[in-house]
Amino acid sequence: MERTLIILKPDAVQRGLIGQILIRFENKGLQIVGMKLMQISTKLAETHYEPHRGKPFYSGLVKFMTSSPVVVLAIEGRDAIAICRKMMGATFGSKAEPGTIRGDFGVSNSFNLIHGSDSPESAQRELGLFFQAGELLEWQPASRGWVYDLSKGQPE
Ligand code: 3AN
Repeated sequence: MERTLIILKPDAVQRGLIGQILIRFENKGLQIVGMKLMQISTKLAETHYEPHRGKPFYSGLVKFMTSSPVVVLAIEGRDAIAICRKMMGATFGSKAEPGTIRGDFGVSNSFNLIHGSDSPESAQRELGLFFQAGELLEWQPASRGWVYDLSKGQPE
């Protein structure tokens, strides 16, 4: 099982899209193991986007991410990182395929609704930035045995 950090960005929250985006992850069979509404500080946004420091869009991105509340999620599932990235779609709303979150809900290149970790290393780093240890829960969804084939001991 893998965990990934998802952020519903200020545009998603301001546009009232929290529920419509969340339901896609739930419908897919992914499990929410952490969730909160929060205002990101400049320091946290700068640390989170450290790999992009120096790029032309960096300061605008930090300003955007701190401009209004976001919802942060820790999502768990088999191959959760790659699955969430696929569900998000291409970085720019103008290019993202229909059927993806960015493809269905946005047209902007800067306001692209959602962040998702892009590798196991990023996921570990980013989950640690946004969640305290006690905020990530271990729990058994009642549906687990129907979301996954557990007959071989491992989720298939
Ligand atoms: P993704 O979120 O699809 O992984 P990255 O990692 O290439 O995209 O970029 C991180 C974030 O930086 C994007 N989510 C987007 O908000 C912003 N970004 C990337 N490239 C641009 C750009 N050319 N103009 C404005 N914002 C950008």
